[in-house]
Amino acid sequence: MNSVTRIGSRQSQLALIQTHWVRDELQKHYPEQAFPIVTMTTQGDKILDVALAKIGDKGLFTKELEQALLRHEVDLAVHSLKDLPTRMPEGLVLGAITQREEPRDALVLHPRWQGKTLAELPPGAVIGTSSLRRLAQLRHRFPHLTFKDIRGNLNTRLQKLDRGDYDGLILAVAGLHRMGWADRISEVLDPDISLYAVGQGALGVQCRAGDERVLALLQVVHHRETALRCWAERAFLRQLEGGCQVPIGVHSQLVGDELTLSGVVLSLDGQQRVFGTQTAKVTTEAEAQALGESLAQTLRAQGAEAILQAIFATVGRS
Ligand code: DPM
Repeated sequence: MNSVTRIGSRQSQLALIQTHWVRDELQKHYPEQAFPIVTMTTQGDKILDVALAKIGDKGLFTKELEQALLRHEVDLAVHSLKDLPTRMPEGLVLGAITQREEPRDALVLHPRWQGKTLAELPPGAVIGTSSLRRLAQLRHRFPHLTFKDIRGNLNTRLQKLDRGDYDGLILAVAGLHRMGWADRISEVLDPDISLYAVGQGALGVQCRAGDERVLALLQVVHHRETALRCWAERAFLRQLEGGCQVPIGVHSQLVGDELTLSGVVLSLDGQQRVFGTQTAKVTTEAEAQALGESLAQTLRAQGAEAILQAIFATVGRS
């Protein structure tokens, strides 16, 4: 029996922290087996000078890992779930979704503003983000602020902030926690300001379809409640055909088996905003997906359809 399971990961510090967490859990449950980590660079790690939405390719941070899986060079791959496209390549499946960390976005400020909130920043303060979702929501809510693109891994971004290129950045709380930088958070953004990205704060572990050995191993890192929420969120996004080209945000909450999903679709300039919430009793993946699809249909009928058409007409559909 094969007792070596190779784990694919991106090379960034955040990606490695995430991958080590999954590896340590597997090692704890299966002490006799070996889980070597194989690192690789993705297109998204290489192209650092172009805005994310302009590259427009789905699976920017995941494709190389997926190819390694299909070539049997690795047996599983650890991703930030939010970076993983909602449609998987033929032959691959999402074998596990890990317990979600705090999914909301955070404001991180240059030390001279530390402790202030977005509402308290002076007009013209420069906020760095390359997420259309964050950009549209914050433009909608805080027209007094200026937004500027920023790329690079978390380390690079914080350096750019601290040397004065920006007054503040919007980053996921989860990533900041994992990097040990939670003390830099000045404000955690509530849903009335920013809904989070689909899957934000959870990890997605991908493996080959039908690889029963690996699928069985992965059960120890799977978290059912997180998975129900994320299946609903991913179905919502898939139904709206949103990749990183469209400003789409979500918020979900599971109480017992009542799942409440909220979603928002905005125009790129943040001027138009369609928001909705639905609740359903959910105990299976299929029921969670049905909720996500239903909310997407409702928002389409309420104006999201027109917003999406306008965006696809300007940027094209990737
Ligand atoms: C995706 C987006 C961003 C990442 C777009 C979005 C943020 C890009 C930016 C799809 N992937 O969120 O609307 O703000 O410039 C990424 C981060 C994490 C996973 C970093 C972050 C860590 C948090 C997590 C980049 N992917 O969002 O601050 O596990 O969810």
